[in-house]
Amino acid sequence: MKHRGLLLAAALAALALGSTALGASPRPPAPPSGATLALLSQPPTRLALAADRIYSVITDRYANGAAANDTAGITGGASVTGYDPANPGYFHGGDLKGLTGTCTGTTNGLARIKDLGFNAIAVTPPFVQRYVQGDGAAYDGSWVRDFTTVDPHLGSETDFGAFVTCAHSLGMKVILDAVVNDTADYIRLSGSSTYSSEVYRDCRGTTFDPAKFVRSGNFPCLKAANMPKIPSLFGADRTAKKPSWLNDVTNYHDRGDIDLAACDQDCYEQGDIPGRDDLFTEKPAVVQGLADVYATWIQRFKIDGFRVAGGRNVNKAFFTLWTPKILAAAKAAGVLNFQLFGDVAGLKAIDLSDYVRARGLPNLLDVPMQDAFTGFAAGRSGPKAIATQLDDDDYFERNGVVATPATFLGNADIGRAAEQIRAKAGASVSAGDLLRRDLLAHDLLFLLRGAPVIEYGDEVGMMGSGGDKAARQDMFPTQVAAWKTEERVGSPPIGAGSSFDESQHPIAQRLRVLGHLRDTIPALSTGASFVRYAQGKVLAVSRIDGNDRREVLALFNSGTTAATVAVRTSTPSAGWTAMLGAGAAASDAKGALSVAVPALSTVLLQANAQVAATTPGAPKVRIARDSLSGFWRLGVAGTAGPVSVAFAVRREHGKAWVRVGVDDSPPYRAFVSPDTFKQGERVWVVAVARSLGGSAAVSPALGFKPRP
Ligand SMILES: [Ca+2]
Ligand SMILES: [Ca+2]
Ligand SMILES: [Ca+2]
Repeated sequence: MKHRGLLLAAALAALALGSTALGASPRPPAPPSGATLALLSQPPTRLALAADRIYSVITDRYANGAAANDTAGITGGASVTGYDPANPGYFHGGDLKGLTGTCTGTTNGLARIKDLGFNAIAVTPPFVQRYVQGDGAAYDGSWVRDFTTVDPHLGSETDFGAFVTCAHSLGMKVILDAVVNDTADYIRLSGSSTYSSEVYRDCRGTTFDPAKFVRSGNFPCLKAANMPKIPSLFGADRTAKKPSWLNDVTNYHDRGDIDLAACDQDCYEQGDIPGRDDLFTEKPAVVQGLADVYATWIQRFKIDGFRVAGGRNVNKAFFTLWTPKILAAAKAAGVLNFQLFGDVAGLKAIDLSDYVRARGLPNLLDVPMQDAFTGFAAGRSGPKAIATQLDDDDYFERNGVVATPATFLGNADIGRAAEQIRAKAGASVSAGDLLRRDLLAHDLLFLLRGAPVIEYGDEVGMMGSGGDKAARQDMFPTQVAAWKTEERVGSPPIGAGSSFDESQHPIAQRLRVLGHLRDTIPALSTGASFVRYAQGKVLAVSRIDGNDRREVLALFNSGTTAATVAVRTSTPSAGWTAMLGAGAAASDAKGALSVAVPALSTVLLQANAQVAATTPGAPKVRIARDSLSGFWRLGVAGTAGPVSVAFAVRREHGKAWVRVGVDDSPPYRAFVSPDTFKQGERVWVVAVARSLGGSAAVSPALGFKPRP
């Protein structure tokens, strides 16, 4: 699908090149037709991530396959080796051998994860760490010292290779956490640790703005004495990092620590996260260095993707320069469909979409939907927040690719799914209701668009008492006293037991069912979304895949009483079979059907007939200013779905129609930045509706001035 998108983009670019100067015409041009229309009307594509179901694991906390590496091959106490299995902030002994397991039996290792319904695994950074800093250890991979090889606590390169080979043999993708913003903390800075906004000076003392040199072949020369704070390395620290360019102190921002109480964008980008050295990511040599080390991991091990943290902490241009190098390396290594998604904090789709539209990250973790899913499942908020997030996907469409973010309910940073739901449901929620709400949340995650990411241990009811260290429990028998007795959802505290013995946990059982549904119903991964009902405590969404054209209808009830709702579908006069939950249904000649959804539960129905592929009526274009983004919002009237709608513009002096957006989930929209156009320029817009069967109808051209 991705290749089709690329071919289409190339063909559209060729159309655009055909532009020639014409006089300004007040009369609308003829809408596109024939081969041009067929090309413009192509439906959107989705990234390969859309079909992934990702198990996210802290390697140190999953399984201990080799006691010999627990102390990283060195002797000494926890303050030297970082190993203290009774302390939540230290290494606990888990390793790559344990994570891989036997690769056959489903009681442990990767085969167990596959049996739970996952087809991808994401692991914490496996790179060599500075084992101990302050009163903590680098068990989660955050303090990288050597990007070129595997941390000895986790095993050897051979172990890493065996892990990837096993995953691939099971049909599972491997996604690595990539660290691009910083390294472990070795550099001492002069003066206080407080952030300095001192202007940058080159080696001759001339001031400069680094942002102006991100694409330059001659980045200003730097010297330590002229950095905002004077950086120093002492003794063995001078050569502690690998590759060796990381030991050059002018490859760091050297401004001191981010002050979270008072931090502007420059401070977020150029300050040190406490305990790290912040890389000078404006420097082309740093971008290249970071591209080279990660390219090597792709080449050597054929890993399938990166999850990238700290999107907000690097300069605006960084990913626009780094990502293409990574994708090129993946292509050269023969890794098809390499996936890359960023973890950017923030709740507003508009702000987040800038990372996809302008900042070079192909995809993101869906933070706003996490809030909407857990709020709805907890009974705290209604279904409209979810519907709004689905609508907001339109802000993320780019080059014919519609949004399929990585979705989640909780994680080891913000807190686990069950903890997030309980926090929103309130302390009075009963154990039984909490389990039902947790299952409902997982249903949302798997039946709605996006690639579900589940934190290891959620499947056995781990809840935790908050984020970070309170959410990083051991799967193996734990030596952390508080974790033995803490509450779980759907099962009693684990005590001295092993979470691997909880294979029949109700959440694990549900994940198997949901994974199977994703495997067998393509629309759940790659289908468009149609919000059919979003009122009170009930959400109903149809999913329709353009290829198999079979509608499924997912209904979620977060209320404590049963609800019967009437919805209108795109499949009239059909029988519907329950794929999850109970109850058959039949739609009338207009596609309407009535469904009973029990309290705190989900019903998934599949139509027994295909969606008709009738020729769409000609749409009408609607153009309005989007008050939230400042973009122009292109929309349509008079179009009944399911269709996809593409929007194309013809510029005042252009001869060709150029596609600017495509959407297959109503409302059918595209957002266009006025910055694309000249002051006072008149632009013509058409909308092209395409049925699932491929027939297209075009609107009359509508003129407007994007920058009047
Ligand atoms: Ca070990
Ligand atoms: Ca930074
Ligand atoms: Ca839409």
